[in-house]
Amino acid sequence: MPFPRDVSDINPDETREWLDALEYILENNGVERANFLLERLSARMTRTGARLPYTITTPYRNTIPTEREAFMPGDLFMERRIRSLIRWNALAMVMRANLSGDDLGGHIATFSSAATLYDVGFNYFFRAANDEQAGDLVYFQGHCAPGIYARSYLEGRLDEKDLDRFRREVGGGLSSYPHPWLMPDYWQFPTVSMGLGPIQAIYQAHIMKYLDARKLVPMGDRKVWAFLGDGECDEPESLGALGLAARERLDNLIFVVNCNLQRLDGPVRGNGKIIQELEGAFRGAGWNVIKVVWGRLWDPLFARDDKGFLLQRMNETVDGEYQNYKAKGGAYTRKHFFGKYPELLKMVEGLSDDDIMRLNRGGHDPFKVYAAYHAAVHHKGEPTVVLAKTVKGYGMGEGSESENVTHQVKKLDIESLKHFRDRFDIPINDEQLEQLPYYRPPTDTPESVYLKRRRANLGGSMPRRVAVFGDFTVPGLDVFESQLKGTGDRAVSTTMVMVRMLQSLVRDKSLGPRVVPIVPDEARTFGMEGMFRQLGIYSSEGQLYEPEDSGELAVYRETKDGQVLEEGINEAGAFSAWLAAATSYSSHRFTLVPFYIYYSMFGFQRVGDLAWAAGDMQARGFLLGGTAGRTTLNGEGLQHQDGHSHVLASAIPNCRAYDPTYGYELAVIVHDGLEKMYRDGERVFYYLTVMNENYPQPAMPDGAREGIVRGMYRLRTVGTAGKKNKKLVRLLGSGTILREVEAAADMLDELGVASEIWSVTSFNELAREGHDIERWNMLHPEETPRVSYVTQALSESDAPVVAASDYVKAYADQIRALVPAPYRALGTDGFGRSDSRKALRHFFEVDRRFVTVAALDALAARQLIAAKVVRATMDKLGIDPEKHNPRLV
Ligand SMILES: Cc1ncc(C[n+]2csc(CCOP(=O)(O)OP(=O)(O)O)c2C)c(N)n1
Ligand SMILES: [Mg+2]
Repeated sequence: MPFPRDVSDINPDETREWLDALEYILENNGVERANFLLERLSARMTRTGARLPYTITTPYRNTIPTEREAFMPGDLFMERRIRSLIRWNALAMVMRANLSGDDLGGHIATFSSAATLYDVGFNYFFRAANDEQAGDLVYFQGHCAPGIYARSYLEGRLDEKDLDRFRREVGGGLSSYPHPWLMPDYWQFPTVSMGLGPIQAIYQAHIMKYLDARKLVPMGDRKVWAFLGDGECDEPESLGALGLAARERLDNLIFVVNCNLQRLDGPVRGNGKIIQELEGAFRGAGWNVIKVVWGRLWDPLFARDDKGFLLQRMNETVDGEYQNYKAKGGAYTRKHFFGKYPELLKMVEGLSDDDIMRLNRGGHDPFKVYAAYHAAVHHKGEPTVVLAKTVKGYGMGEGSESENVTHQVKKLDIESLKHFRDRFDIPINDEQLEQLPYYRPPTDTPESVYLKRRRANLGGSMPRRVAVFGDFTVPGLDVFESQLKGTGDRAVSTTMVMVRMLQSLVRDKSLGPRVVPIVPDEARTFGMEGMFRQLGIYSSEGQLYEPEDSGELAVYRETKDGQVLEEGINEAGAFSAWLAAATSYSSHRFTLVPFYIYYSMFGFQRVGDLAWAAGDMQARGFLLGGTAGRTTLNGEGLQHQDGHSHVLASAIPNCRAYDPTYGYELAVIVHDGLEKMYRDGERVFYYLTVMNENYPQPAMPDGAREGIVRGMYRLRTVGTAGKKNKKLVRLLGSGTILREVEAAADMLDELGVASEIWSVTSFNELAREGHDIERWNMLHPEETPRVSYVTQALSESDAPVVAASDYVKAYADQIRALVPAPYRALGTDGFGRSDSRKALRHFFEVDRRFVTVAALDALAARQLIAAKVVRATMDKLGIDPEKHNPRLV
């Protein structure tokens, strides 16, 4: 039964009695007791089956009542002067970048609306990391970058030359947005791809608690702050992990949503109210919500609003209208906002239109913002979101403030500049104004002294990124001794080998505690459930129940100091946890070694943007694409069978991707990764595919180690070629398909064709090295050309080369130009489908039969065998020349 909308008062006396009773309780027994009674009443109501008159939102005003606001202790006027200078320099920086004729872009309006939100943080809350304190972690909204640079300029960290290199990054300049790759001493977190900041911040706070719970890095009262746009909240990543933050009681996490009511094209919720909508979403998820809607100039009006008309008008006005008020000015607001009720018109009759225009929004009032932050940092048991209402393009003047086009404005005309200067009292005269000079008060001025003192009190300048290395010893390769020896005849998968390797690493004294196994509800798929008992699953609550499988070997054991992160069916979340762990060497000055294992299909393809951010952030760790290979994961079909993750990985410049076949290859690669990342400090991370096909794992052949790391090595030779027998082919295989290649070599042997078998662990790495060498040769025309590893490796003969993998042809095809012989690349182009491995490998034309035919065909092209032999072999092998093309069916 819906709650009736008409709740007009049919018995005012009765209403008064109830309200009086409530007043009495509030006065004599307090809010707790009143809440208790309301809960009892509502419990009684639910028994009637009626829907309660409950809303998840509160009225459209500040959450913190004026009398409970913590008081901002600093010098308001001084801070306003400083903030104004920051505003000016941010504006000048963007305009200069665009007036130069290069149209470099940049944003003015975002920071204009957020300046106070940051300033209060910088002046009072954000603690920098230094040798004494670990500091807070701040995710800056990407489009606010100019404002953050402007502050660094006033602090003396940057100078005019730096600001003039905003967005001129070739050769070193200030990056368009926060990019640690481009400014490794400055930015910590890439945020500008909307949604990535918020989800990363949640998992950052999660990892911070994890480190504390495992007694690796004490958390103290450190905080993670995430600044985001209201439009940005439309991204599923922004709000998708709110539940985890609440469940894990991440009271070390504070979101600040800059609710300027606008996004790029127009209003975020013209027909509704974004603040209310977000309040509902965050409260519903279990967050502490602090709304900062109105500035203090409204307080006297609220004080006179005894009949509630003002609040009613605020509640009923939609954002599209609120935007109008700021765009169209005081007279318009008087007429259309206050004018709706005579009582309200009367309330503002003593105010001029300018006074009305000056009625400020909460996010522009430092006192209100301070009170909100103060409450947020002291809140216990829940994460907090501050929803701050602001004006997009604040101070940019007519034609820019709160206009739909505001986001894109990159230049102001001279009149608007004058307006801006006057509004913020910037000491630049009309003549100078056209030159758009930066302005920094001399170091001994009160502004400069004040600004620096504030930051000194909080530990120094921010943002700042550091990197720590060598805080643990990488074990020798013998840590993987048993993987190097192989399994004899016992058939096991590389996934199993990987799990064993992880167990060996966990047992290592120095490295062990730093290993972070991460799974998105997939541990059983990969045979890792034994780790639940061995290492425990991290949960801030521990385990409040007796697990159903208690006593069993692989009991589902949740514990407060668990080492395994089981992030649920949430690849974006699990990846974000990996990101936080993989950059912990910087954020926490304590290196973690995370291994995130997932269905390879749900990796780069699903959360590719986060993987790109991993490169930017210089994440160090391992991504393990499990159940990999389009034909190797055979039963799951089209949406599970990955035939392209390596190609996607190849696009990330610092991601080293390998598709090993044998356990010893995996061992060598992981070990090399440990050394490169954690001993040598290389800015790379690893992607390894591991498979679920069982086969015997041989021992490592002598001399293979270097080739495994570089990307290929000669595994063995079948048959003999020489003067008498010119029929030689080189067969390259990777992942499980190497085994088809090995079988093909035997088939070819029967046909009198000799073959060399090469195991290719990484076509990506081979291609990269080759491209680098080609480039060097081009740029050094007079020097002896260098020779790529692939060319060198295959230079012993000009016998044809056939490559096959479980990935699309483009994967193996990357090295074509480097192969000094005719080259055929087989691959699994087309949509996957469920069937037996044998059927799939034939369907995708990567099985032993196709490798054989490709080899024979290559020999036929050289006239080393007759075409009819190829045809006859096809008949014998049951290959239909009119077979469907797997790419098309
Ligand atoms: C994933 C992604 N999609 C689109 C964009 C392009 N974009 C940049 S800013 C912006 C609007 C941002 O609005 P809001 O989050 O409200 O920020 P504001 O500037 O209003 O503070 C858009 C769509 C982006 N940066 N990232
Ligand atoms: Mg916005």
